[in-house]
Amino acid sequence: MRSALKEHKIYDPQMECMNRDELRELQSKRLRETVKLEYENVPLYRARMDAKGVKPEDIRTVEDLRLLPFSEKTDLRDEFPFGLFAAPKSQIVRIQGSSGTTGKPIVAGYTQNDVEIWTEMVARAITAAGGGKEDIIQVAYGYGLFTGGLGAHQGATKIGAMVLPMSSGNTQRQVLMMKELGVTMLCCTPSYATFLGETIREMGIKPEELKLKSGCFGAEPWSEEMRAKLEELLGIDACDIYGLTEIAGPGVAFECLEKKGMHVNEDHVIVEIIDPVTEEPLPYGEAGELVFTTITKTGMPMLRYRTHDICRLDASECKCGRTHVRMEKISGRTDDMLVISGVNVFPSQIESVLVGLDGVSPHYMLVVDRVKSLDKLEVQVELTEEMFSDTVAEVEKLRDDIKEKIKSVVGINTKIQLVPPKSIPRSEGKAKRIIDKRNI
Ligand code: DLL
Repeated sequence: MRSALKEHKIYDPQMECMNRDELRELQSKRLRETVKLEYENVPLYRARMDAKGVKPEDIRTVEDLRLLPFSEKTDLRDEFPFGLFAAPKSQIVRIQGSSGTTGKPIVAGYTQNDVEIWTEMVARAITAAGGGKEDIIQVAYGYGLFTGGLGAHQGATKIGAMVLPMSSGNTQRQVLMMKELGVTMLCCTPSYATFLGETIREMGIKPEELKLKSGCFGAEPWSEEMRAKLEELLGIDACDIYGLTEIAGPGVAFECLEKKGMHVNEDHVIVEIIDPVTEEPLPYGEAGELVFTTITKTGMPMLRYRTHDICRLDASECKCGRTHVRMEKISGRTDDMLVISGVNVFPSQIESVLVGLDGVSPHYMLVVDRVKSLDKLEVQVELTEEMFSDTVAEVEKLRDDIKEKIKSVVGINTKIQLVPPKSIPRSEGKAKRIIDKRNI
């Protein structure tokens, strides 16, 4: 079930619907300024450009981008905390950060200009998902160093909506506030939105009793099947929103109500797709690693930042009228791709099988192990209450079904472990879906 939002609202039509030739011009101009800023203020970029024999004057247009060196998360770790800042500390007004999955934190510094740009990117995203000043927006992303909470908060405030800064957690209270205040939009991770949806049902509240109409969900990969599930659970339009701390936070790209990919805010960033192995840029339409160059940030601008996120770009026209290129849903990360006996497996492929099935909940866990030198993948699938109380024959049929479907999508044999309802831990932020017991 979905609300019938149809009208395409655009926050900044001049920028978001700009003719592409003009956009290219604007990008080139902004790129020149950014490269100069980096070269003059950040020793790491200057050293890398010098090593490649590239001077700021060599970068004239977007086409020259490929002459520039890449940057990576390890650079942020090595230069922690302030080494990549291009502005003096006195001009930095905000620090945000992320711990990532591998321990050492990274931080990003924002000037006043950067906070404003970021705020505007999220304002565009919320507007594209149908938001406006008449809305009551519940922000259930975590507040703090993580960019989700404050990012969504700032964008929602910018459009003049009434903001409910719930942060994550305290799920029953979230539901009560949602109902009592007549919340119309929800911003949180898709996994937490699912959990909220289940809690709403458990509390005996019907989606019709709520005023929710849409949501901006991101910070983790989610499949089309998960979208359908969420829309049905909450009776909303569920739009994807993408971003990362290093580039700004949420809002780097966002879906409009067409839901056919996320418009990249191309007046603020230049997006490329590269082959992760050869590092060569790939044409639109081919899957590869997303790379961003910021062109308006002044605190910590980034040149050719390798995200490790895998997706495709789509330059076809969008019915909403925006001209900015769209990125498809992230299909995985180069680093969360599981290699099981030589076969590449992305959690999103397995999710797309599971979420479309009756009798299972949208919560799952992948457990990888190595037994006698052989990789084994166990997929823990949570049954719904109804299926859990079904006959053994039914449950066994479901297990065989899942195994076969995963085999046909991914190409490998898996062990399917059906687990009781609510036994897989729910997440309030980004879901953790892989346990890799192999020490590799
Ligand atoms: O997750 C920023 C964000 C907050 C985006 C709220 C959207 C909503 P980080 O913690 O730095 O920043 O993590 C960035 O999360 O490289 C992707 O791997 C993943 N990610 C973010 N959004 C999406 C999405 C925030 N919509 C990393 N789909 C990125 C898939 C996403 N993955």
